[in-house]
Amino acid sequence: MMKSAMMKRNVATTMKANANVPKVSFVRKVAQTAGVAASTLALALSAQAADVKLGSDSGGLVFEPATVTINKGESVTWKNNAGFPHNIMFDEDEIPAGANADALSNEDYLNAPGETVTRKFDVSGTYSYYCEPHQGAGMQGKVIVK
Ligand code: CU1
Repeated sequence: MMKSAMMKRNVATTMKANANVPKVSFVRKVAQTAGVAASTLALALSAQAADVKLGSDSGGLVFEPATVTINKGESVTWKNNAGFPHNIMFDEDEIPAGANADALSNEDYLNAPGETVTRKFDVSGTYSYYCEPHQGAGMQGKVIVK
């Protein structure tokens, strides 16, 4: 409400005051205002972490979803769901340079239903990870950090 009122006033002021100024500056003003609104929205959305289940509801030995995409600085929360024990293992050569595989990994087995692990991703790139007990069964996942 306040934002759109402000935007209107901005546009009105710009149009009135800058009758002689080329159109470009008006366009830029609008673009700037819209840019502020967009970045505010992105900030609000960054509070939402991606959620990944450890084991599908039907008991499958998978991460679900197997691939999540987040923005830099966001977190992923894994939740123990079925077929445990599970763990979450990142290898140094399967993550971007500068990211810390040891800090991201959760080597301890998750044994309790509903147990969660949350990790924040501060380096852009693609991270592959796996569950140690079920690696042979193909339990692996991917985190893509934009
Ligand atoms: Cu597992």
